Amino acid sequence: MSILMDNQFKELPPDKSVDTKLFLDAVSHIPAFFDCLGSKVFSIIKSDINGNITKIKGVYMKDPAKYVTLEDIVVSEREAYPAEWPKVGATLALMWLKRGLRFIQILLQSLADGDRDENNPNLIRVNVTKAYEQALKRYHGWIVQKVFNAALVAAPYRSNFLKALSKGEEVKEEDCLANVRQFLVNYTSTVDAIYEMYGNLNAELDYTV
Ligand code: CIS
Repeated sequence: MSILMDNQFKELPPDKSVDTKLFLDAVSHIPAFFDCLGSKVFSIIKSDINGNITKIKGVYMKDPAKYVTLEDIVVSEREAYPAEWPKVGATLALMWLKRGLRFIQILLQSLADGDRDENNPNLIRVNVTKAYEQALKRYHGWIVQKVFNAALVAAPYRSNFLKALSKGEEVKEEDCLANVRQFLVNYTSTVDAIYEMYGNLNAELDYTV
């Protein structure tokens, strides 16, 4: 059994629109995973991601028929808040959430690709650092980068991380990585589609926190 296999993202339709409800159902399983990682430092990240999901869900629940896709929400907020947009509402929450999702994508892809520190093969710091540099670092000032350094030190061992993805069961590494690769297919297309939508709508911001 695998957490990832239980919570696979759905395949996107040809127009690459992301169904809001299906997306919210899929990402709602992510925050609980942080509790398996075994350090309090992850609660900061969990709460940030939880906040993003709650905000998007709050907008969606106001009118599910109007907000069928994530793009419906972003476009509607562009019309409703022309002065503040895109630094407002669910548009802002999704802007940050997608960065966290990209981080997870690159981390899992790096593990699946076999990136390793040959001197410390049971650490995932090279994989975590790669994900951080590509997905998040440019949006972080030095204080938040320090939080990252603390999270890096607290990162679980590779074997424990793969075990957590396998719901605590001892599973052969190759089987676990096969699940990771399978999970990444629809997950990656969904994250790519959200990035593409933000690019097309000129909704991306590059301020640092
Ligand atoms: C395993 C080791 C992991 C190490 C992780 C290191 C990550 C980097 C740590 C950075 C610390 C971030 C602390 C928070 C910083 C926030 O200030 C920043 C900006 O926040 C935004 C809010 O979100 O600020 C805005 C205002 O400017 C708004 O307030 C916004 O909120 S709003 O709009 O909603 O009100 N936030 C960030 O920088 C985002 C940080 C995201 C970090 C993601 C890290 C993910 C780590 C994942 C590790 C585990 C991998 C799990 C793998 C698989 C998961 C399986 C899950 C199972 C379910 C699968 C189904 C999908």
